[in-house]
Amino acid sequence: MAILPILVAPDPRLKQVAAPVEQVDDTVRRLMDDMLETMYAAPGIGLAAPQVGVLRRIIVLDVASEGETPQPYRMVNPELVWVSDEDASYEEGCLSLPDHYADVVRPAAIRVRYLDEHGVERELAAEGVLATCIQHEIDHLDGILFVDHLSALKRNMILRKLLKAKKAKPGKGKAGTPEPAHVL
Ligand code: GNR
Ligand code: NI
Repeated sequence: MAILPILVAPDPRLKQVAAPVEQVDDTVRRLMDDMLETMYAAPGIGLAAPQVGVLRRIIVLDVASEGETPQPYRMVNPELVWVSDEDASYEEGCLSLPDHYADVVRPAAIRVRYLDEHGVERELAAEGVLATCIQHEIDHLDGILFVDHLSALKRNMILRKLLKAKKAKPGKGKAGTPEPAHVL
């Protein structure tokens, strides 16, 4: 197991559309284990492969509270097969937009179809924070960040601050960008 470096916006890799996984093999399973370890260490409730520089349709999540039994999900090629007409607003954060939070409106309930870590097709119905998190992670697979759901004013305010922070950090320019630990 390994903790992987998480990309922070602005980074062109966070805006790419990730490619579907063809085979759920040991490499994919190992990546999902490393992503879960990275997510728990952050700490976060979800993580998408593009956030660790891997442009594949893989997400992990666990919305169980501290002290509760962990409930990790590993999802390959996740797809929303139903969303509710009803919307819900939730204050979101993102490990790729550190220290920024904003209310995002999304469908309140969903059904997601995905392959589990054994390559078996599954469907899950979700509402509340789990529904929010699954939608947030699938957005990452399509190069979408939560700020893309906000007004241009709020989005640019956050992105400008992150760019400024990046420029101020020595050795974290283009040359210092961490390389992905996995190549699929
Ligand atoms: O840790 C995270 N918390 C969170 C809170 C509200 C809505 C979505 C999230 S996901 C985020 C981790 C992350 O960036 N996943 O991509
Ligand atoms: Ni995120």
